[in-house]
Amino acid sequence: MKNTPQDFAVLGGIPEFTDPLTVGAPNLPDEEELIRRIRNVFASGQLTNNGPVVQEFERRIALELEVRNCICVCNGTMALQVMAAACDLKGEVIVPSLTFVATAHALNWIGLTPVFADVDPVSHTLDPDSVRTCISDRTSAILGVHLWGNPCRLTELQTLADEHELTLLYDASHAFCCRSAGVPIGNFGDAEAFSFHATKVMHSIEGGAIVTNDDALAAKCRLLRNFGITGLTETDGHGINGKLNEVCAAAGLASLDSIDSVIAQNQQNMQDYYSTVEGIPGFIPAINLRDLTDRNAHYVVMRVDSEFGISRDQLVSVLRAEGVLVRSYFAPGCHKCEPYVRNPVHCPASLTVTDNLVNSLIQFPTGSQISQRQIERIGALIRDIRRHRFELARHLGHMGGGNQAGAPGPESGKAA
Ligand code: T4K
Repeated sequence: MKNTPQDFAVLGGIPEFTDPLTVGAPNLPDEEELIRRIRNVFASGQLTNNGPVVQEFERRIALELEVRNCICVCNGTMALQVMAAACDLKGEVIVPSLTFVATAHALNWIGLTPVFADVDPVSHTLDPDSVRTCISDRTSAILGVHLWGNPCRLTELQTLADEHELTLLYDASHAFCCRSAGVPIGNFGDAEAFSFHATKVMHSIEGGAIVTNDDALAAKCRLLRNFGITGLTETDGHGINGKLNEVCAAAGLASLDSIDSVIAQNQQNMQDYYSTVEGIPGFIPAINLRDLTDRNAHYVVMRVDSEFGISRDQLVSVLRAEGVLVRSYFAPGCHKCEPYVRNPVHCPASLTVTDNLVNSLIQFPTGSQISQRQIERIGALIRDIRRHRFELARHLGHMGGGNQAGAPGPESGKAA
């Protein structure tokens, strides 16, 4: 318990956690199983280029997501790029600004113009009304992001896409094993892209996939990910090296083996967090527990509003100093990041909700690294912070506003 402001590590006290808890700590698969799978890869002599392990990984993902086609690639960014290229997108693509910058960068890198629309304040996913205001004769697609595993407003976006004859794609990087009305994410729009980065709920260390029920689109993605090669020497148009290798696919299979228990643990953690912080003024869980069974609960997201008494950034500083390495994803929003901030073409709409959320959201450590007791200690810490909010705000103000980069403690150099 922190009895005085000086007991807080940010002001020189002893950190609550000497072994820091991180957002994004990988869920490690069973080590023996992983080693066995990797040994088999080496014994086979096939290390990459659409080998049997990648093919098995693709089959297992397609089965899990109840989708016709899965095409694995080397990361989630590549999945977005191959998916966009396979759809022959041109000009502008409407995306949320409240997302990891890779969503926008993936498009920008292949010559498309990301145009940022606002999100709805409950699901944090694209607001169809805002999307509508961004559509122009240069628009070729809408790319929604199922942020924190919350499904986008699927029916409304589909209607909008149909009305304007636009391609509809999704960045499903956060939504592996999430469902909407019983249907797994992966089955919506023309195609969806996943990231299997080490920090994701199911991971292949690095990796990603495009999933689609459109067989022709799937065939095109397969071609594009392998240089567009159609025969021994022939190519059919352009392509890139987007392949996933066999060792990463083996890690992915081992991770997939434990997905049910990882998600069950995440869901329990989410409930534990919600109980422990219940009733703290200005500290509000951002994901609706009603939908928990349809969510992977991989991101524990809270909203800090003015009633809490210190700012979100100050809270991040205090908690990180205590060894709770919370994040402020996805501040400041893509529209405020280089290179987009310089060019108004990316930002025709008002992004009021996004601007509010990027200043108030905070993500907490979860996954198999954390216990119920540790979550309770984090809850108690937040109550202590709230109790000492005036003194902390005063001290942090004197220290230069208490922005996150200024906080002592592990990883203190990282801004978010
Ligand atoms: N679309 C969306 C919506 C995404 O969220 C992402 C990726 C993408 C597209 C692109 O997919 P990829 O091309 O990455 O497959 C991390 C991840 O690198 C990134 O994959 C992820 N989103 C993003 C949300 O988070 P950073 O810059 O926050 O990573 P970093 O190095 O700060 O790591 C996060 C935390 O995890 C740290 O606290 C340390 C911990 N960690 C990380 C790694 C890699 C570990 O404990 N062990 C590890 O091996 O981006």
